[in-house]
Formats: sequence, structure tokens, C-alpha cells
Amino acid sequence: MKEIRNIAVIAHVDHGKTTLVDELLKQSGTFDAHQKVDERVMDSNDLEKERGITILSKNTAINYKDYKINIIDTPGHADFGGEVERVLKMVDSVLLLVDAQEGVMPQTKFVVKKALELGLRPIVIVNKIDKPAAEPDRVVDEIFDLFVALDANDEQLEFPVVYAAAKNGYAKLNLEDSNDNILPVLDTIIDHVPPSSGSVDNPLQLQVFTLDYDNFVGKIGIARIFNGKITKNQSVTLVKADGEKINGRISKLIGFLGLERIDIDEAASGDIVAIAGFETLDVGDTLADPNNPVGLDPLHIEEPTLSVVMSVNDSPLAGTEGKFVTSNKIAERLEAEMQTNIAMKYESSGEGSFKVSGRGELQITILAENMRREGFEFSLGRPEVILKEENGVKMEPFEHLVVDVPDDFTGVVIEKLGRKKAEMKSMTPTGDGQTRIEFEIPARGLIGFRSQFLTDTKGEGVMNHSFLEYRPLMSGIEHRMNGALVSMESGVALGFSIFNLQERGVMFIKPQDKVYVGMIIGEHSRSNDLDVNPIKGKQLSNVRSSGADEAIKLIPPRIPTLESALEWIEDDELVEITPKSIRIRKRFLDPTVRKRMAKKAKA
Ligand SMILES: Nc1nc2c(ncn2[C@@H]2O[C@H](COP(=O)(O)OP(=O)(O)OP(=O)(O)O)[C@@H](O)[C@H]2O)c(=O)[nH]1
Ligand SMILES: [Mg+2]
Repeated sequence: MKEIRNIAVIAHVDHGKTTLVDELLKQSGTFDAHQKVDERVMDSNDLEKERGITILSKNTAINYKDYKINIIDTPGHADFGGEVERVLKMVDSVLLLVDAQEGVMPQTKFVVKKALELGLRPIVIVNKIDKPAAEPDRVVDEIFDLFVALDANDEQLEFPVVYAAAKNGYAKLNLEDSNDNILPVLDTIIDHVPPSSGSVDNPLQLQVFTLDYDNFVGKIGIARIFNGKITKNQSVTLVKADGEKINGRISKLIGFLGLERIDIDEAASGDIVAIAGFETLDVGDTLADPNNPVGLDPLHIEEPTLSVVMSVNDSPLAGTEGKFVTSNKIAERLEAEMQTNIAMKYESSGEGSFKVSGRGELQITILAENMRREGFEFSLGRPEVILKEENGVKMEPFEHLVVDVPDDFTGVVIEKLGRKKAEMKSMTPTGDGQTRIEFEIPARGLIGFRSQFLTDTKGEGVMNHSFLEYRPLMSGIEHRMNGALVSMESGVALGFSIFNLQERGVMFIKPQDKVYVGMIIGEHSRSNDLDVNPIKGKQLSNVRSSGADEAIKLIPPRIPTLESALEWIEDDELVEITPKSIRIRKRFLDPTVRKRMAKKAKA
């Protein structure tokens, strides 16, 4: 029997977690020599592959020397921070990756804080040391300062450091060592990660930290065994978070090795396995010995901070591009999502509409993107942050924001963020003409800020943020500065009219696009909304003058994407989403109704 070690890989987004896990899998010999392996093989679902980010944490196991090392790869994007927090309770240490150039970033702070609070002793991996601008020593200092700032204890402060270039497949304990292979990471894990504290001789206790679904076996729970032994077909008691107990049987027991899931007959304390047999399984549930059914501490699950209203598509073009358009279908789909995605919630919010809540815009757009690919049509309203009340005070979520911008743009960025009620915390030139500025800002102020920021910094700025805490509600956060160009006709847009309209703002449509009354076809260069006619053709004259059809020059439109559209809209606007199109529209299409509602809203 191999000894087991459990570890999670944590970091800020893109610092190289999944790439490192790739290399560990390859170089430990876990794959067969002939097995062809994709890049970032753990990012297995379509959207993960396309976007190059990890969305769901996933586990794998590596055999190395006399050990079986269970490794959980976690997502680095702030919206999925809740995943990381849960996973940390399943492991006995973490590999903390930090980019050798970027250094400590907002999500680094978030994950380190959680790991230290749980008493874990991180192993620091300074990754991407191959980058020309890498400064590994500076980054180690930054990490040390971060640990001190977060009240790390003495043991935690003595973290081992491994320098790595995961992409190039090497790691080393000293910068002057040669670039051989990635094995120093595995050796450091064996040396530093403590064995599981439970015992095979205790009564069974395992806790579910992730859910999966399989059409044949039903709900699957991925769980860590904290005590005892589990065998296939064994009778166990499911202990829910509220104390309810349900007796049942393990119908399937699955073990992990590399990318394989293998049916196994038994597993013991310390290991990570998948089990099936319970339809009511939830994250945090304990499976225990029926003779001694004691539940483990429930897992803390982060509350959603952002919500959006999803409604049946009622635009004039509804049902022309999608397969599933009814509120029943949408409800069914949302229900299925919530079966495995515990960070999200939904509730009915009136006829044909649902309030969907999650941890951030990305989480919500990913659900929406998946749905449109499956053939759904629906509309989304403006994302709203979720307020809560503490001792009679209205509170709103705040975020820690870090921007890296070319020096020339610091002024405009600070000014714009000021209008969003951001408070500047520090400003440091990072050399090479760049400045890093840190802010604390109400999450509300960040909705729609990204596109503005990219425009202001000519696409050269980088921004990162993660959840900080709830604070008393702020007032006076500025909204969008520009009005909308709204179509007053239904039909097909013509190049000629777009040509005439383009001096009034930025167009969202191109010739031949379908439009309808109340659809937003562009952003007005001024602050008011403007009704315009995008389908008006050129006046035909009797006499054809030579060269009358002089070629018209159209400025390329800014075709909205799901993200950019959601960021852009105001309260009285909606994004219409179908498998083929993303359109922006006024909530009330009829101009008279719209004006009446606007007056009402002002009053
Ligand atoms: N130069 C360099 N690039 C690297 C290295 N490791 C990873 N990368 C690149 O960094 C990018 C992000 O890598 P990922 O492994 O997806 O990062 P991640 O931390 O898993 O990202 P999330 O899961 O989305 O948080 C990819 O383009 C990698 O090729 C490295 O050692 N050096
Ligand atoms: Mg990843």
C-alpha cells in the first residue's frame, strides 16, 4: 500500500497551476509512454479549453516513489474563489504558485489568507522564472511580507521555495542549479506535506467536496476519506449539514489515477475517491459508519455577491434562432445547473423570469454561454450586487482591485475610478514604464468598468480584483456616461443609414442585421438616448448620375459580446441572447411606454 499525500495547487489566475499539474503528471510517469496528452489536460470542459482558464477544481493522482499524491487543481479567477476555499479543507498542504514577474496579486492574497487560516503550511513555487523580466528574489520577499501581514505563524513563515518554469518542464531548489526536470516539486511535496491525520482503525467518515453527474450512475460525490475504510456495496449513513441522517449503500466506488477514473473495491483513510448511490448528496455532506454516524464540520460555502434577472425572450425576433425558449425549459436548465454548481442560486422572480445569483460576472456569463450553446434563448438584465443588512445598516460587497498601467495613463485611471468611489491604497512604479495601483472599490463600481478601462489605457492596462468584505453602502457611484442609439423601425439595417448614423456614436450593428423598434444599435456620443432609423434607404432619383453609387466607408462596428453587452447595459435595458446573436435592447420597446416609464423612474 502506498502512502498518501494530499495537496491543492492555488494561485492567482494564469500563474500556471494547470500547466504545472500537466508536467507533474507527465514526468512522474503516471501516463503511459504512448499516451498522447493535450496541453493543460486538466482543463477538460469546452469553455475551459477555449478561454484557457480553469473553472472547476479537479483532482488527479500521481504515483511517485512510494507515494500516491492526490493533487487538486483549483481555479485562479476570483469568481471561483469559493471553490478554492472548500477544496482547502480536503488537503494537508498547498502548492502556492506565484508568477516570478507579476508577483503577489489580489487572488494570491485571497488564497493565501484562506490557506493560512486553516493552518496549512504552503510550499511556495515561484513559477515562470524563464520570463525575461522575472525577479524571483523580489517575489519571494513579497510572499514573505504577505505571510507576515496575514499573521502567519513561525512554521508557516518557514516555507520551502521551489523555482520553476512549469511550461518548460523544470524546477529547482536554487536558482543557480541546472534546468533538469520538474521532480524537485514532487520531492518537496514528499518532504513537507504531512500525512493525513485520521486513522484506518476509526469508524468511517468521508466528506463530499465536489459534485458530478453521470447519466448512468446519477449523482456522484467526490470526497476525502478522513477516517476508516470504505468498500463497494458497503452500507453507510449519509449525514447532512442539518443533521438529517439517511441510510444507504455505496453503489459505486471510483478511484483516481492520472486522468483515469477506475472502479475500485476499497479505499482507506487519507485518500480521495468518488462515490455514487445517494440521490440527495450535497457538498459538505458526510458519509459515516452506520454504527457511529458522526458528521464532519460543514463546509463554509461563500454567499453569492452578484445577481442578474434571466427572462424569457420577448423580443420581436424571439424564437427565430433558438430551440428552447419557454420559461419551463429555462427553469429546468437552471435546476439542473444548481444540482452540481453550489456557488450559484436561482429563484423565480415573477412570470417567466428568474433571479440567478453567483460570485461574479464571469460565473454568470459562463452559465449563459453554456445555455446559448445548448440552444437556449433568453434575456438578461443588468447585473446587481447583492446587498445585505447588518445591525440595521445596508452593506455592499467591496473588492480589492489592482491595476497595472503604462505610466502615462495613471491620471485618467485614477480619475475614472474616483468617480466609482474607489479609494487608492498604493501606487508603485514597477519599472519598464509601468505603474501598479491598488484600490478598494465597491463591487458595484466595477460593473461595466473593464471596457472603459481598456479604452482609457488603449488596451494596455491589466486589471485584477477579488472580494474583500462587506462594508456600508456608498452613494453616488457614477453610471454609464453615454446614451443609447435606439432603433425606431423594424426591418433590416442598411449600409446607407448606418453610414449616416456613425458620426453620432459607435455602432453595434452591421448592414443586413435584423433590427426592431426599441433595439439598441449603438452607443450615442452624448449622454442622452436618441431614436434613430437604421433601415432608411437612399432616395432614388430618376436620373442616374455617373458615379452616384460612390462606395461608402463604414467604420467597423463594435459587435457586442455576451460580456461586453452585460457590462454596458443600464437598468432599463436588456441583453437578448440566442444561439446566433447577442442584441442589446430597451426593456420597454415601445417609445411611448419607454418615455412614460423613464419619467416614472425619475419621479
Ligand atoms: N513563460 C511561462 N509561461 C508559463 C509557465 N507556466 C505556464 N505558463 C503560461 O501561462 C498561461 C496560464 O497557464 P495555466 O496553467 O492555464 O494557468 P492557471 O494558473 O492554471 O490558470 P487558471 O486556472 O485560469 O487560474 C499559459 O499560457 C501557460 O502556457 C512558465 O513556466 N513560463
Ligand atoms: Mg488552471
